[in-house]
Amino acid sequence: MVRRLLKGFPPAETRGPYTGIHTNGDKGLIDDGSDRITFVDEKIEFFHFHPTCQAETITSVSSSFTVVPNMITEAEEEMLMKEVEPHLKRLKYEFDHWDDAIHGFREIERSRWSQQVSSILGRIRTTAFPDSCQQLPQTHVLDLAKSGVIKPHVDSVRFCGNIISGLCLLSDAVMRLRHVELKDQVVDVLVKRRSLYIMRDEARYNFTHEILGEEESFFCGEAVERGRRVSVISRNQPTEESPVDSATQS
Ligand SMILES: O=C(O)CCC(=O)C(=O)O
Repeated sequence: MVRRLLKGFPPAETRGPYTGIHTNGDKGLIDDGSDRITFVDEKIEFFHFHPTCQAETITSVSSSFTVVPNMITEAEEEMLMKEVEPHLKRLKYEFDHWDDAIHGFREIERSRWSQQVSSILGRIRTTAFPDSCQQLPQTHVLDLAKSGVIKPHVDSVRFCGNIISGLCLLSDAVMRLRHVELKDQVVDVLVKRRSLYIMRDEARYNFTHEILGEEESFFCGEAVERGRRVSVISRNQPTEESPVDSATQS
């Protein structure tokens, strides 16, 4: 699944306009009167813009990448793990292919959940996706061993639309974003245990993302202890406006 999702990257001119969830730059929750509650994060706390970053990078990443700390409680994390663990445990971590985008992982996809977990996932989906958006029915659960890494990649535009959300379980981690053309434009994002990240539009298409290995896990110079990490990832369907994956077009 993950390997299918990681291939391909569209040229800039084929990418659609920005259509993500907008934030107003303040901290806190925005209640717009609908069922959706938009969390506006304290960006400064989760983003480390490397000194070479241009103002454009700061604006672009700040407006298209959101971190919601403590999206779930410890009890909810336990509930989620209890539900996925038996399925993950049947699989072995894959370590052998060093050139693959991901090393030291096992993964499942699920669309059927207990009522309690469905309600947690529903909350996540309401936070991450606009009502109008067609979500992929399957939730992707990616279990990264303590020594596992996810190398820089852009998720395939063929299988996934403009929004990717990830709920982080069991361990803090550092996600690194790097502009696909301007390689010195690097932003580290602290994705803490039980937080939700939402990556959309510019962050999703114009930057590679990776999860740093345990030896490289530093945020603003401070070591971030990386253990086994499980992410629960939701995505939306590509639409007609989605960029075309020229690399996989026949
Ligand atoms: O584990 C994560 O949060 C990131 C997963 C990822 O990079 C992917 O599925 O493309």
